[in-house]
Order: sequence, then structure tokens, then C-alpha cells
Amino acid sequence: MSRNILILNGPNLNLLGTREPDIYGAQTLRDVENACVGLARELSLSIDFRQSNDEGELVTWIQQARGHTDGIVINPAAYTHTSVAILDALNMYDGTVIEVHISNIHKREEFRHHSYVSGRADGVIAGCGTNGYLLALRQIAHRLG
Ligand code: DHK
Repeated sequence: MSRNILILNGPNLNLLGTREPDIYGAQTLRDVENACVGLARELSLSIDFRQSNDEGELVTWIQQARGHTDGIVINPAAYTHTSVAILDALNMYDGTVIEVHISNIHKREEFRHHSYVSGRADGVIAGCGTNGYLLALRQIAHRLG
């Protein structure tokens, strides 16, 4: 088994660290990537960590992951609450999907309570800060055995 994992980040997560740090914390996306790289090494996973502000680009990356990755960790950010296109792309993907939210979306505004992506996700992690990405990698490694 390849143990290749794609980690996808949606809009505005490129500004992590400076963006509403009271909600999203002080770590930058590069910090998160570095932490994921370190843990992936421990878990014998190979990761590809990406961010886009563009819904179509995220859809394309999910389509391209079919057949040669074992799992996707995705923080769709605002597209969580709006994107049928991302859900449709994930529905055509047959590996493990773990949805991550840095904040607890259920404790926030009503419009953040619904996630299209949860209709496909095998697991959902919310409110654990950026540690959620590491929990997601551990869960995928656990499922892969
Ligand atoms: C990130 C965002 O950008 C928001 O639009 C979501 C999510 C929550 C997060 O907690 O990581 O509502």
C-alpha cells in the first residue's frame, strides 16, 4: 500500500497565524505543514500538503487524488458550508476522508453548523485547534493498519 495522504486546506487558511488568532490560533499554515510532515514520518505516511482559495482547484486536486492516495485530510474552510462541488468530488473518491476544522463550528454562528463535506467524511474533527490535523493523520494511519 502506498500510504500517500493528501492534506487540503481551503480559503483564507493561507493567512493562519495572523487571521483571527483568538479563533484559529497563532500557528501559521507552514507550522501546521511542518508538524504534519514530522508526524507523517513517524507514522510512515507520505503527505502532500496544499492550500487553495479556489473551489475549482480543490475539486481538481480531489479528482486527481483518485487511485493513488489512501486518504484525504480536508479543511474546506468556508467551502464546508457551501460546496456541493467539493462533496461531489469526495463522493467519487474511495479512500479515507477526514474532515478537520480548527474551531468548533458547532459553537459558532448558525451558518457554520452545517457541513456538506460531513455527508462523505469518514471522520470529523472540530475544535481541537491545529492539532486536529495531527489527529486526522493518526486516524488515517490507524485505519490503514
Ligand atoms: C475555517 C474557516 O475558514 C471557516 O470558514 C469555517 C474553519 C471554520 C475552521 O475552523 O478551520 O467555518
